[in-house]
Amino acid sequence: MAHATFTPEGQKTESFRLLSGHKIPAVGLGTWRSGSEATDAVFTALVEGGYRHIDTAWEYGDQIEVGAGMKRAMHAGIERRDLFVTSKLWCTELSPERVRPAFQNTLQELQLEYLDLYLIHWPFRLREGASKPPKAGDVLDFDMEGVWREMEKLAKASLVRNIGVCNFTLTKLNKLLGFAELIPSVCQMEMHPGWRNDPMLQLCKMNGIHVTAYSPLGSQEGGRDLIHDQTVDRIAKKLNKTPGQVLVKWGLQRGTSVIPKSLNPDRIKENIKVFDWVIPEQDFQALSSIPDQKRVMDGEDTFVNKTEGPFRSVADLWDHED
Ligand code: NDP
Ligand code: 1BO
Repeated sequence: MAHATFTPEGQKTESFRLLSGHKIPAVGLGTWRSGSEATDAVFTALVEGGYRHIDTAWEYGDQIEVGAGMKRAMHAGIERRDLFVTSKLWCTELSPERVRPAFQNTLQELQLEYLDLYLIHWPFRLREGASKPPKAGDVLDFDMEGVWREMEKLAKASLVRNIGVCNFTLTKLNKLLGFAELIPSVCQMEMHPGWRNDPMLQLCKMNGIHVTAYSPLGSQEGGRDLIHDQTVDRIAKKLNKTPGQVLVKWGLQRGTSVIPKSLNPDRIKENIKVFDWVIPEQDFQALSSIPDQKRVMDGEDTFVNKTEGPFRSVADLWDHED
């Protein structure tokens, strides 16, 4: 259930309560492929848009710019304690001894003393310098338990307030739940009306794990153009909202936090104006019935080698669950 509050500027906002007791703001700014423009986008989001949640990752190569944007916002009066900052552990660092150094590097790049959430970015370990697609030997064994223990140590040392995972399957999440001392607070997954992934949402809900929906607008280059989807467009016109707002609101009404990315100041501000209206049930059901369910972020380019395994197909990556 989302909880409503107001920012100091008087803007209504919502958050979800995590297993840890911390709150995650319902809408965050995504920063993948934001590059040098991330600083301005983060500043605009925090100071003009009323965002308090920023999603980044070492792999995005923009943590220094994201950190600079947050620093500028803090100089403008935003308090660190009001921010929820997420970053992610990349696949080359998925061995126990590499977790803490990778995390410390992320803190340094972001100019922060702690993170609110640290996530395993993908559950596949890559050799440093791995090619895309991977060559033989580029995909290594992943010691999930050993890595999770190190994530737990970061949380127990209060260096990070919450730990979690991304891009897991039912199989992998059940495996992790079998040995975890700290249950993941958050599971970050691709979710939008073109890829609802109901089974994963259900499993997370059953275990009290909050889901953050990534690529909520269908993602960027090579993604799915949900902004121009007929159903989305019809409902947006009917509700006098934009397609982007309808897609964000759909995610919120499913109980997920949502992290749309934008570099455009108007769209950044538009995407968070989603708290004082609802999508009526009939329209929500229409959005939840869009056909041709398909992942955009299937991991093929990064993890599949069709001849040399261990993952020879997209189905292998997703444990043949789709
Ligand atoms: P999104 O689904 O957020 O879509 C972003 C695209 O939509 C951009 O091209 C953006 O262009 C455009 N856009 C933004 N707002 C609007 C709007 N109101 N109307 C029309 N177009 C709009 O894509 P992402 O894949 O970036 O996902 C969001 C975030 O999720 C990422 O940035 C990242 O932080 C996270 N993520 C996490 C993953 C993981 O593995 N854990 C994987 C993928 C994403 P413009 O900038 O010009 O506005
Ligand atoms: C490979 C990185 C995808 C965006 O999180």
